[in-house]
Amino acid sequence: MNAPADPTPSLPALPAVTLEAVELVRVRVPLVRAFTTSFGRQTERDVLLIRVEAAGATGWGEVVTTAAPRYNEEFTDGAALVLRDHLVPQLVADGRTLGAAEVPGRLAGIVGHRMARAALEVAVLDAGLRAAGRRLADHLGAVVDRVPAGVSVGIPDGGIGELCTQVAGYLDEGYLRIKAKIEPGFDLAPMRALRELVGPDVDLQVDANAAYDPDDARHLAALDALDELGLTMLEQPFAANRIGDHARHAARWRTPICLDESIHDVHDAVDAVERGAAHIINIKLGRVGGLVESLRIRDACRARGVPVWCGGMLETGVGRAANVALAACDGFVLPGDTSASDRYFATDLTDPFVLEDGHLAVPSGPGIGRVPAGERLVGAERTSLLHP
Ligand code: SMG
Ligand code: MG
Repeated sequence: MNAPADPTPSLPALPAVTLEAVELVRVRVPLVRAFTTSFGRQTERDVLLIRVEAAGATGWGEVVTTAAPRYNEEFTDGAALVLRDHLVPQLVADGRTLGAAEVPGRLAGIVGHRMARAALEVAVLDAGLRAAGRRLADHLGAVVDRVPAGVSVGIPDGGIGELCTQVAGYLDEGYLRIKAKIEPGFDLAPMRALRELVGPDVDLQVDANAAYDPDDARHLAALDALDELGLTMLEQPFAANRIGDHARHAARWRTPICLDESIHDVHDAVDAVERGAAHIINIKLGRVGGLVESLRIRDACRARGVPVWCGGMLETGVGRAANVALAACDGFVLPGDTSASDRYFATDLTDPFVLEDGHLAVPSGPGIGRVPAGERLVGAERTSLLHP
Protein backbone atom coordinates (compact mmCIF):
# COMPACT_ATOMS: atom_id res chain seq x y z
CA MET A 1 0.00 0.00 0.00
CA ASN A 2 1.27 3.46 -0.82
CA ALA A 3 1.71 5.75 2.13
CA PRO A 4 -0.79 8.61 2.14
CA ALA A 5 0.69 12.00 1.35
CA ASP A 6 1.84 13.57 4.58
CA PRO A 7 1.92 17.35 4.25
CA THR A 8 4.98 19.41 5.04
CA PRO A 9 4.51 21.08 8.42
CA SER A 10 4.08 24.79 8.04
CA LEU A 11 6.44 26.78 10.21
CA PRO A 12 6.11 30.55 10.69
CA ALA A 13 7.81 32.61 7.98
CA LEU A 14 11.20 34.14 8.70
CA PRO A 15 12.87 36.94 6.72
CA ALA A 16 15.39 35.66 4.16
CA VAL A 17 19.02 35.99 5.23
CA THR A 18 22.24 36.35 3.26
CA LEU A 19 24.91 33.83 4.18
CA GLU A 20 28.19 35.64 4.81
CA ALA A 21 30.27 32.76 6.10
CA VAL A 22 30.09 29.06 6.85
CA GLU A 23 32.75 27.36 8.92
CA LEU A 24 33.30 23.86 10.29
CA VAL A 25 34.59 23.73 13.86
CA ARG A 26 35.86 20.38 15.07
CA VAL A 27 36.84 19.62 18.64
CA ARG A 28 37.25 16.52 20.78
CA VAL A 29 35.39 16.38 24.06
CA PRO A 30 35.96 13.52 26.51
CA LEU A 31 32.94 11.67 27.94
CA VAL A 32 32.69 11.39 31.71
CA ARG A 33 32.34 7.63 31.32
CA ALA A 34 32.81 5.28 28.40
CA PHE A 35 29.61 4.69 26.43
CA THR A 36 29.40 1.15 25.06
CA THR A 37 26.66 -0.07 22.77
CA SER A 38 26.34 -3.25 20.75
CA PHE A 39 28.27 -1.49 17.97
CA GLY A 40 31.22 -0.12 19.89
CA ARG A 41 32.77 1.77 22.78
CA GLN A 42 33.15 5.54 22.81
CA THR A 43 35.23 7.48 25.29
CA GLU A 44 35.03 10.88 23.65
CA ARG A 45 32.97 12.81 21.13
CA ASP A 46 34.64 13.94 17.94
CA VAL A 47 32.38 16.99 17.74
CA LEU A 48 31.76 18.68 14.41
CA LEU A 49 29.94 22.01 14.59
CA ILE A 50 28.78 24.26 11.77
CA ARG A 51 28.99 28.01 12.33
CA VAL A 52 27.03 30.26 10.00
CA GLU A 53 27.21 34.06 9.77
CA ALA A 54 24.08 35.62 8.34
CA ALA A 55 22.09 38.82 8.80
CA GLY A 56 24.56 39.98 11.45
CA ALA A 57 23.88 36.89 13.56
CA THR A 58 25.85 33.71 14.22
CA GLY A 59 24.08 30.37 13.98
CA TRP A 60 25.26 26.98 15.18
CA GLY A 61 24.43 23.39 14.34
CA GLU A 62 25.95 20.10 15.50
CA VAL A 63 26.66 17.19 13.19
CA VAL A 64 25.72 14.16 15.26
CA THR A 65 27.69 11.53 13.36
CA THR A 66 29.83 9.02 15.18
CA ALA A 67 33.56 8.99 14.33
CA ALA A 68 33.20 5.56 12.71
CA PRO A 69 30.24 4.44 10.58
CA ARG A 70 28.91 1.92 13.09
CA TYR A 71 25.60 3.42 14.24
CA ASN A 72 24.62 4.14 10.62
CA GLU A 73 26.59 4.72 7.42
CA GLU A 74 27.49 8.32 8.24
CA PHE A 75 30.74 9.25 9.96
CA THR A 76 32.35 12.50 10.97
CA ASP A 77 35.13 12.70 8.36
CA GLY A 78 32.58 11.88 5.67
CA ALA A 79 30.19 14.53 6.96
CA ALA A 80 32.93 17.18 6.89
CA LEU A 81 33.77 16.27 3.28
CA VAL A 82 30.19 16.19 2.03
CA LEU A 83 29.50 19.54 3.68
CA ARG A 84 32.62 21.09 2.09
CA ASP A 85 32.34 19.61 -1.39
CA HIS A 86 28.60 19.19 -1.90
CA LEU A 87 26.12 20.48 0.67
CA VAL A 88 27.43 24.01 1.20
CA PRO A 89 28.19 24.60 -2.53
CA GLN A 90 24.71 23.31 -3.39
CA LEU A 91 23.12 25.49 -0.71
CA VAL A 92 24.50 28.66 -2.29
CA ALA A 93 24.44 27.58 -5.95
CA ASP A 94 21.39 29.77 -6.59
CA GLY A 95 22.68 32.64 -4.47
CA ARG A 96 23.54 33.31 -0.86
CA THR A 97 20.19 34.83 0.08
CA LEU A 98 17.68 32.30 1.30
CA GLY A 99 14.85 31.73 3.72
CA ALA A 100 15.66 29.33 6.55
CA ALA A 101 12.79 27.11 5.41
CA GLU A 102 14.44 26.81 2.00
CA VAL A 103 17.43 24.81 3.21
CA PRO A 104 15.91 21.31 2.80
CA GLY A 105 14.65 22.20 -0.70
CA ARG A 106 17.98 23.60 -1.83
CA LEU A 107 19.75 20.44 -0.68
CA ALA A 108 17.19 18.14 -2.25
CA GLY A 109 19.43 17.01 -5.11
CA ILE A 110 21.93 15.37 -2.78
CA VAL A 111 21.14 11.86 -1.58
CA GLY A 112 21.52 10.79 2.05
CA HIS A 113 24.02 12.39 4.44
CA ARG A 114 21.11 13.37 6.63
CA MET A 115 23.13 14.15 9.74
CA ALA A 116 25.30 16.58 7.79
CA ARG A 117 22.34 18.30 6.13
CA ALA A 118 20.39 18.48 9.41
CA ALA A 119 23.22 20.38 11.07
CA LEU A 120 23.32 22.84 8.19
CA GLU A 121 19.54 23.32 8.41
CA VAL A 122 19.77 24.02 12.16
CA ALA A 123 22.74 26.41 11.81
CA VAL A 124 21.01 28.53 9.14
CA LEU A 125 17.76 28.48 11.08
CA ASP A 126 19.57 29.46 14.29
CA ALA A 127 21.12 32.47 12.56
CA GLY A 128 17.77 33.48 11.03
CA LEU A 129 15.94 33.12 14.32
CA ARG A 130 18.59 35.10 16.22
CA ALA A 131 18.38 37.85 13.61
CA ALA A 132 14.61 37.88 14.12
CA GLY A 133 14.90 37.61 17.94
CA ARG A 134 12.82 34.44 18.05
CA ARG A 135 13.30 31.18 19.96
CA LEU A 136 13.63 27.90 18.06
CA ALA A 137 11.16 26.30 20.48
CA ASP A 138 8.52 28.93 19.65
CA HIS A 139 9.25 28.64 15.95
CA LEU A 140 8.63 24.87 16.08
CA GLY A 141 5.47 25.28 18.14
CA ALA A 142 6.71 24.04 21.52
CA VAL A 143 3.94 23.48 24.03
CA VAL A 144 5.97 23.13 27.25
CA ASP A 145 8.87 24.98 28.85
CA ARG A 146 10.62 21.91 30.23
CA VAL A 147 10.99 18.37 28.96
CA PRO A 148 11.14 15.13 30.96
CA ALA A 149 14.63 13.67 31.00
CA GLY A 150 15.50 10.08 30.32
CA VAL A 151 18.98 8.63 30.44
CA SER A 152 20.62 6.08 28.16
CA VAL A 153 22.98 3.75 30.00
CA GLY A 154 25.73 1.99 28.08
CA ILE A 155 26.94 -1.56 28.61
CA PRO A 156 29.35 -1.05 31.52
CA ASP A 157 32.87 -2.46 31.59
CA GLY A 158 32.05 -3.81 35.05
CA GLY A 159 28.99 -5.80 34.00
CA ILE A 160 25.74 -6.19 35.90
CA GLY A 161 26.97 -4.82 39.24
CA GLU A 162 28.21 -1.63 37.66
CA LEU A 163 25.04 -1.29 35.59
CA CYS A 164 22.94 -1.45 38.75
CA THR A 165 25.15 1.10 40.51
CA GLN A 166 24.95 3.50 37.57
CA VAL A 167 21.19 3.17 37.24
CA ALA A 168 20.64 3.67 40.97
CA GLY A 169 22.72 6.83 40.72
CA TYR A 170 20.73 8.18 37.77
CA LEU A 171 17.43 7.46 39.54
CA ASP A 172 18.73 9.29 42.62
CA GLU A 173 19.53 12.27 40.40
CA GLY A 174 15.92 12.27 39.25
CA TYR A 175 15.95 10.78 35.75
CA LEU A 176 12.41 9.75 34.82
CA ARG A 177 13.19 6.78 32.60
CA ILE A 178 16.07 4.41 32.12
CA LYS A 179 17.14 3.09 28.73
CA ALA A 180 19.69 0.30 28.97
CA LYS A 181 21.80 -0.87 26.07
CA ILE A 182 21.73 -4.59 25.35
CA GLU A 183 23.52 -6.98 23.03
CA PRO A 184 23.49 -10.77 22.63
CA GLY A 185 25.08 -12.11 25.81
CA PHE A 186 24.26 -8.96 27.80
CA ASP A 187 20.50 -8.91 27.90
CA LEU A 188 18.35 -11.14 30.05
CA ALA A 189 20.48 -11.43 33.21
CA PRO A 190 21.30 -7.71 33.45
CA MET A 191 17.74 -6.64 32.68
CA ARG A 192 16.32 -9.07 35.24
CA ALA A 193 18.74 -7.64 37.78
CA LEU A 194 17.74 -4.10 36.83
CA ARG A 195 14.03 -4.80 37.08
CA GLU A 196 14.61 -6.40 40.47
CA LEU A 197 16.60 -3.35 41.59
CA VAL A 198 14.23 -0.63 40.42
CA GLY A 199 10.91 -2.40 41.00
CA PRO A 200 7.94 -2.74 38.67
CA ASP A 201 7.01 0.93 38.41
CA VAL A 202 10.19 2.45 36.99
CA ASP A 203 10.04 3.24 33.29
CA LEU A 204 12.66 0.83 31.94
CA GLN A 205 13.40 0.28 28.25
CA VAL A 206 16.17 -1.38 26.25
CA ASP A 207 17.99 -0.55 23.02
CA ALA A 208 19.76 -3.24 20.98
CA ASN A 209 21.09 -1.01 18.19
CA ALA A 210 20.24 -3.68 15.63
CA ALA A 211 22.45 -6.34 17.23
CA TYR A 212 20.02 -9.29 17.11
CA ASP A 213 19.72 -11.68 14.19
CA PRO A 214 16.09 -12.63 13.56
CA ASP A 215 17.34 -15.86 12.02
CA ASP A 216 19.23 -16.91 15.18
CA ALA A 217 17.12 -18.99 17.59
CA ARG A 218 19.28 -18.07 20.60
CA HIS A 219 18.94 -14.38 19.88
CA LEU A 220 15.18 -14.73 19.59
CA ALA A 221 14.98 -16.76 22.80
CA ALA A 222 16.72 -13.95 24.69
CA LEU A 223 14.32 -11.35 23.28
CA ASP A 224 11.34 -13.60 24.07
CA ALA A 225 12.50 -13.81 27.67
CA LEU A 226 12.92 -10.02 27.91
CA ASP A 227 9.26 -9.76 26.98
CA GLU A 228 8.40 -10.89 30.53
CA LEU A 229 10.05 -7.90 32.19
CA GLY A 230 7.42 -5.22 31.62
CA LEU A 231 9.71 -3.04 29.53
CA THR A 232 8.33 0.24 28.19
CA MET A 233 9.77 -0.61 24.80
CA LEU A 234 12.35 -2.64 22.92
CA GLU A 235 14.28 -0.32 20.61
CA GLN A 236 15.66 -1.53 17.28
CA PRO A 237 16.31 -5.22 17.94
CA PHE A 238 17.14 -6.07 14.30
CA ALA A 239 19.01 -4.44 11.41
CA ALA A 240 17.58 -1.23 9.95
CA ASN A 241 16.24 -2.85 6.79
CA ARG A 242 14.56 -5.84 8.51
CA ILE A 243 11.10 -4.24 8.68
CA GLY A 244 9.29 -7.52 8.01
CA ASP A 245 11.14 -9.24 10.85
CA HIS A 246 10.32 -6.41 13.22
CA ALA A 247 6.66 -6.73 12.25
CA ARG A 248 6.60 -10.51 12.64
CA HIS A 249 8.01 -10.46 16.16
CA ALA A 250 6.20 -7.30 17.23
CA ALA A 251 2.99 -9.25 16.67
CA ARG A 252 4.13 -11.91 19.17
CA TRP A 253 5.59 -9.68 21.86
CA ARG A 254 3.78 -7.66 24.50
CA THR A 255 6.65 -5.18 24.68
CA PRO A 256 6.11 -2.33 22.20
CA ILE A 257 8.74 -2.08 19.46
CA CYS A 258 10.39 1.30 18.91
CA LEU A 259 12.35 1.89 15.71
CA ASP A 260 15.40 4.15 15.54
CA GLU A 261 17.96 3.20 12.86
CA SER A 262 15.20 1.97 10.48
CA ILE A 263 13.57 5.39 10.20
CA HIS A 264 15.23 7.80 7.77
CA ASP A 265 12.20 9.87 6.80
CA VAL A 266 8.43 10.11 7.05
CA HIS A 267 7.92 7.40 4.45
CA ASP A 268 9.91 4.90 6.50
CA ALA A 269 7.91 5.87 9.59
CA VAL A 270 4.53 5.46 7.90
CA ASP A 271 5.60 2.21 6.28
CA ALA A 272 6.90 0.74 9.56
CA VAL A 273 3.78 1.76 11.46
CA GLU A 274 1.37 0.50 8.82
CA ARG A 275 3.20 -2.83 8.56
CA GLY A 276 3.05 -3.29 12.33
CA ALA A 277 6.84 -3.07 12.72
CA ALA A 278 6.80 -0.06 15.06
CA HIS A 279 4.50 0.97 17.90
CA ILE A 280 6.71 3.90 18.85
CA ILE A 281 9.17 6.01 16.84
CA ASN A 282 12.43 7.50 18.10
CA ILE A 283 12.93 10.81 16.27
CA LYS A 284 16.51 12.03 16.02
CA LEU A 285 16.68 15.19 14.00
CA GLY A 286 20.11 14.25 12.66
CA ARG A 287 19.16 10.74 11.58
CA VAL A 288 16.12 12.00 9.64
CA GLY A 289 17.82 15.00 8.02
CA GLY A 290 16.52 17.90 10.04
CA LEU A 291 13.79 19.61 11.99
CA VAL A 292 11.26 19.87 9.18
CA GLU A 293 11.47 16.12 8.52
CA SER A 294 11.26 15.48 12.28
CA LEU A 295 7.99 17.39 12.46
CA ARG A 296 6.72 15.61 9.38
CA ILE A 297 7.32 12.27 11.13
CA ARG A 298 5.73 13.63 14.31
CA ASP A 299 2.64 14.67 12.34
CA ALA A 300 2.34 11.31 10.55
CA CYS A 301 2.73 9.43 13.84
CA ARG A 302 0.26 11.66 15.64
CA ALA A 303 -2.31 11.09 12.89
CA ARG A 304 -1.87 7.34 13.42
CA GLY A 305 -1.87 7.39 17.23
CA VAL A 306 1.82 6.46 17.46
CA PRO A 307 3.85 8.05 20.27
CA VAL A 308 7.21 9.59 19.45
CA TRP A 309 10.15 10.76 21.53
CA CYS A 310 13.36 12.63 20.91
CA GLY A 311 16.46 10.46 20.68
CA GLY A 312 20.01 11.58 21.35
CA MET A 313 23.49 11.10 19.92
CA LEU A 314 25.60 12.21 22.91
CA GLU A 315 25.26 15.81 21.73
CA THR A 316 27.02 18.76 23.26
CA GLY A 317 24.88 21.68 24.35
CA VAL A 318 24.59 22.84 20.72
CA GLY A 319 22.82 19.71 19.50
CA ARG A 320 21.06 19.24 22.81
CA ALA A 321 19.50 22.71 22.59
CA ALA A 322 17.85 21.79 19.28
CA ASN A 323 16.78 18.41 20.68
CA VAL A 324 15.18 19.99 23.74
CA ALA A 325 13.26 22.49 21.58
CA LEU A 326 11.99 19.60 19.45
CA ALA A 327 11.14 17.46 22.47
CA ALA A 328 9.03 20.35 23.79
CA CYS A 329 6.69 20.10 20.79
CA ASP A 330 3.26 18.56 20.87
CA GLY A 331 3.26 14.82 20.24
CA PHE A 332 6.60 14.10 21.96
CA VAL A 333 4.80 12.23 24.69
CA LEU A 334 7.56 9.97 26.02
CA PRO A 335 10.73 11.06 27.83
CA GLY A 336 13.68 11.34 25.45
CA ASP A 337 17.44 10.80 25.53
CA THR A 338 17.54 14.37 26.73
CA SER A 339 19.91 14.08 29.68
CA ALA A 340 21.75 16.84 31.49
CA SER A 341 25.17 17.98 30.29
CA ASP A 342 26.94 16.39 33.27
CA ARG A 343 25.75 12.93 32.24
CA TYR A 344 28.10 13.27 29.26
CA PHE A 345 30.79 15.88 29.85
CA ALA A 346 32.74 17.37 32.74
CA THR A 347 32.46 20.67 30.86
CA ASP A 348 29.95 21.08 28.05
CA LEU A 349 30.81 23.35 25.11
CA THR A 350 27.87 25.60 26.05
CA ASP A 351 26.26 26.65 29.29
CA PRO A 352 25.16 23.32 30.70
CA PHE A 353 21.73 21.75 30.61
CA VAL A 354 20.85 20.97 34.21
CA LEU A 355 18.45 18.36 35.59
CA GLU A 356 15.75 19.98 37.70
CA ASP A 357 13.06 17.77 39.15
CA GLY A 358 13.69 15.22 36.37
CA HIS A 359 13.38 17.80 33.59
CA LEU A 360 15.51 20.03 31.37
CA ALA A 361 14.39 23.61 30.81
CA VAL A 362 13.81 24.66 27.22
CA PRO A 363 16.38 27.42 26.50
CA SER A 364 14.91 30.89 26.79
CA GLY A 365 17.23 32.84 24.46
CA PRO A 366 16.73 33.43 20.72
CA GLY A 367 17.60 30.74 18.18
CA ILE A 368 18.65 27.44 19.73
CA GLY A 369 19.38 29.41 22.91
CA ARG A 370 22.92 28.14 23.43
CA VAL A 371 26.32 29.05 21.96
CA PRO A 372 29.64 27.28 22.44
CA ALA A 373 31.87 29.24 24.78
CA GLY A 374 34.88 30.69 22.92
CA GLU A 375 37.40 29.35 25.41
CA ARG A 376 36.12 25.79 24.92
CA LEU A 377 36.84 26.00 21.22
CA VAL A 378 40.49 27.03 21.70
CA GLY A 379 42.54 24.54 19.73
CA ALA A 380 39.55 23.45 17.61
CA GLU A 381 40.23 22.67 13.94
CA ARG A 382 38.49 25.28 11.80
CA THR A 383 37.70 24.97 8.09
CA SER A 384 36.15 27.85 6.24
CA LEU A 385 33.62 26.68 3.63
CA LEU A 386 32.26 30.05 2.56
CA HIS A 387 33.92 33.45 3.01
CA PRO A 388 32.45 36.94 2.95
O1 SMG B 1 22.39 11.14 23.74
O2 SMG B 1 22.04 10.19 25.64
C1 SMG B 1 22.33 10.16 24.45
C2 SMG B 1 22.60 8.80 23.85
C3 SMG B 1 21.34 8.10 23.55
O3 SMG B 1 21.54 5.78 23.41
C4 SMG B 1 21.55 6.81 22.83
N1 SMG B 1 21.72 6.88 21.52
O4 SMG B 1 20.77 4.22 19.42
O5 SMG B 1 19.59 5.51 20.57
C5 SMG B 1 20.69 5.13 20.21
C6 SMG B 1 21.96 5.70 20.76
C7 SMG B 1 22.99 5.97 19.74
C8 SMG B 1 24.15 6.67 20.31
S1 SMG B 1 25.59 6.42 19.49
C9 SMG B 1 26.43 7.87 19.72
MG1 MG C 1 18.64 3.73 19.56
